[in-house]
Amino acid sequence: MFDAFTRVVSQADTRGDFVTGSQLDALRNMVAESNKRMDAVNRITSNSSAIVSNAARALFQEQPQLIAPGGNAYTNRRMAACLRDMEIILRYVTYAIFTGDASVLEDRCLNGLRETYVALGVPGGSVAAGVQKMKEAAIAIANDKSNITQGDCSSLMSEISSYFDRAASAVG
Ligand code: PEB
Repeated sequence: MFDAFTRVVSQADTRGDFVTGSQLDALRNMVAESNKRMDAVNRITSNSSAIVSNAARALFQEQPQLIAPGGNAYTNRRMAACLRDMEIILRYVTYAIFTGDASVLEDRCLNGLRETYVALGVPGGSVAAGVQKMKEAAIAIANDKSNITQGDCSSLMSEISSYFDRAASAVG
């Protein structure tokens, strides 16, 4: 499992080489910009239940067969499992944002998830649609310009999007 720093070191070690100047520059820049990262994680984390429940509500509105008798989210037990899954995925995405690396998300959440869903009969495409809805909500909250120091967060936002996209494509 890596973060942005250990990944660079591990790759250099594999090459038997020093960490390059441009890699150091990129890491230095990441540290210089880290308040943005922490604010984004904080905002997404503090709004996680709203992000999950709004995304789930929108998903079930678009795909009502999921909550109809015979649907995969039908019965309170399955509905609870579904909301819990979305919450787990969102939580691992925040870990990836925090560390600046997708490996914690990949190794501890997405690895084998598609197979688990196939075995359970959970429709992966629907989970992916739910993840995309969480992405939109999370970006809107993290990128909100009000009540925060102004700055350019475009590259951080595309990095955040990429973690959600990874999660969606791992199951969809
Ligand atoms: C993954 N999800 C479910 C199970 C597991 C996971 C292991 C089986 C055990 C259980 O029911 O609790 N667990 C979850 C996860 C990690 C983990 C992500 C990562 C570390 O450890 N059903 C739908 C929606 C979707 C959904 C599309 C978006 O119709 C999810 C929510 N997941 C869903 C449902 C179940 C489930 C289990 C309904 C229960 C399925 C069943 O028991 O029939």
